[in-house]
Amino acid sequence: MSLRRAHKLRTTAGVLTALAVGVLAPTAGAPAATAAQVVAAPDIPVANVKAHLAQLQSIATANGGNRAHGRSGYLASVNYVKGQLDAAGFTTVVQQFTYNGSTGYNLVADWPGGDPNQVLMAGAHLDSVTSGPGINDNGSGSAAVLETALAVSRAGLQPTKHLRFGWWGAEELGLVGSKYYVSSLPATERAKFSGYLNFDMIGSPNPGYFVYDDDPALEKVFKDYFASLGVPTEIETEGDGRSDHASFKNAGIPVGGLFTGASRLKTSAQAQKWGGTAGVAFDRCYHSSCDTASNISDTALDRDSDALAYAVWTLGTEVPVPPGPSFENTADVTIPDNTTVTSPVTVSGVGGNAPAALKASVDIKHTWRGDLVIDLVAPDGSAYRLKNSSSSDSADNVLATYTVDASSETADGVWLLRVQDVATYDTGFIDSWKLTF
Ligand code: DTR
Ligand code: ZN
Ligand code: ZN
Ligand code: CA
Repeated sequence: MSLRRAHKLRTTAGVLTALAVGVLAPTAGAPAATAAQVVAAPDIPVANVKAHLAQLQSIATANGGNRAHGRSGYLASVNYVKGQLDAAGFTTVVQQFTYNGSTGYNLVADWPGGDPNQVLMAGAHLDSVTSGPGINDNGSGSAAVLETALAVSRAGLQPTKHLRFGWWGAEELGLVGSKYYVSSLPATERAKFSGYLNFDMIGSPNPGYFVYDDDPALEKVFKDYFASLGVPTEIETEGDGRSDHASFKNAGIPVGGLFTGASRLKTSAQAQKWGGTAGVAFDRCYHSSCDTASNISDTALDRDSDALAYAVWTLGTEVPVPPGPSFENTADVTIPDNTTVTSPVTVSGVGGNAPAALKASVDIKHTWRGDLVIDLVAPDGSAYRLKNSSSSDSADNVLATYTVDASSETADGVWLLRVQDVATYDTGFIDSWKLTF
């Protein structure tokens, strides 16, 4: 499915009909029919985001200096965010779970309306470590997601997708809250997600501008926004599996997000393009008591909050292009150790070339997916790398949808999924795979 903005204004008998997002009241003298106008994403006032951070700081100060899982400061943080959302017209749910003998809480807020079969979610973990108030990690992401949700309410946005916002518990203990949320979703509900956007540390005092590269379409939305600011970005490489987006990605949901850096040191090249100090950590107070309300770059927080809103408005209001024809092979193909196997799909009746956003959905059962290298092979033998091996990725199974620019390939013919097991021990099988044009 290609992401494109389909704000088409058509005139029929002098009436403007909008497919676009919000609709403004006709201006004086305009035709009586609704005057449609694309409503761009609003600027998120960084002062509002910082006001939420001040609240979270006060909460930590009043509750032993932190907002960690199982501590009073965390539940107080949940209640603060929930109160803001309830007052703004959201439908909120507090989901409880138990970890390390303590009760944890996820907060999920739904904005009424939009296609229930196309859920776009933005989230952030709300817990801190025990050593400090966790204002950058991750008050920053929590406050930006909150203020974006409040901006949706202020705008009375009527998105095409169903907007959902989440604040996760116990991320610092191993993505516990988000894993619990995703695993509690029935498969039918998981299938409705068009994407999950994660924001964990987006106000680092010596900031970098990193964009998650897990899903090309979601990555592009953020890169487009920063390009409009003239701010260069880099691919986020520190975090694979290290924040809540991993819980969604492991369930086959497209993910994206932003990050301004943690304990790694800013290089001279990065300082050249972003400013700040080379040889110093992006956040010197990472997981420390000094991660307080003064441990924030207002510029980074402002830019990432505005990018968050831009992504929610852009992705949330686009008119999804219905998927083209799909072709599937459900035959199981065993993947023995240190062996290469292929599974064919014969495409016919499509004609012309394949699209620039050809979707390859893969379902492989395997006991150590880091063993696997996966390629899509076009009818002419051209190979497109979908997944590389990784000695550290010991998780089970590959359930993912990859987007491939196959526009130089003829669509009709025999396509192959080629799977190489490149490490000893652990085997599996291709359960099924599908091409969607
Ligand atoms: N694990 C996060 C901090 C973190 C480290 N690398 C990344 C990359 C992307 C997002 C977050 C992070 C935490 O301590 O909460
Ligand atoms: Zn974090
Ligand atoms: Zn952390
Ligand atoms: Ca193996």
